[in-house]
Amino acid sequence: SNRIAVVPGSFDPPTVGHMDVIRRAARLYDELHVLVVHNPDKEAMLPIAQRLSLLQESIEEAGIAGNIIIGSWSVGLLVDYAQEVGAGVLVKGIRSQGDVAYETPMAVVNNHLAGVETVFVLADPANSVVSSSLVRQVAGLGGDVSPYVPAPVARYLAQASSSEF
Ligand code: COD
Repeated sequence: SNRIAVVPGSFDPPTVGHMDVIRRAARLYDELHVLVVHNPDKEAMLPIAQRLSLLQESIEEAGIAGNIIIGSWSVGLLVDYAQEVGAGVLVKGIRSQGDVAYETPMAVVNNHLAGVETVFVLADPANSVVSSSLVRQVAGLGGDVSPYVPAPVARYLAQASSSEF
């Protein structure tokens, strides 16, 4: 059904840009799955379990947990998860022409594979330079990332920076 959608991502870590897409998608669909997908092409900063708990806290703190289910997926196609939960739509955020170029072949293949549609929401211009990789870089060098991440992520990175990273 198209009343159920999936917002997939690496969420390493979740950012204010992710939260904007999640908030807007949750208003468009009856049930929204926020899915942490293991991306083998990217070297991870946070373990999947940590990304899940930071997403959980951030979604609760934003007051939008009502119709959101948080999960993770590390084996098989993203569309296999979509079919398993009855979702007909993937929602992705678009910041730039680069995001369009990156997402286009995946959207086409996901439609061919399973008839799943991809719906794009345009990033708020205020968030258009925000990415998890930017946050990883700034946090890794000891900078303040609090403008770019939800409060639970800022708290976690601040206390972790003294030890882990
Ligand atoms: N504002 C708005 N949207 C944003 C922002 C922002 N500031 N930052 C990120 N986003 C969007 C991204 O455009 C993306 O839509 C989503 O948030 C997640 O972003 P990331 O960086 O956490 O995740 P990615 O880009 O690494 O995506 C990981 C996926 C696993 C979702 C992706 O690689 C994918 O769809 N893979 C498909 C796996 C598969 O089944 N392959 C076979 C068929 S293609």
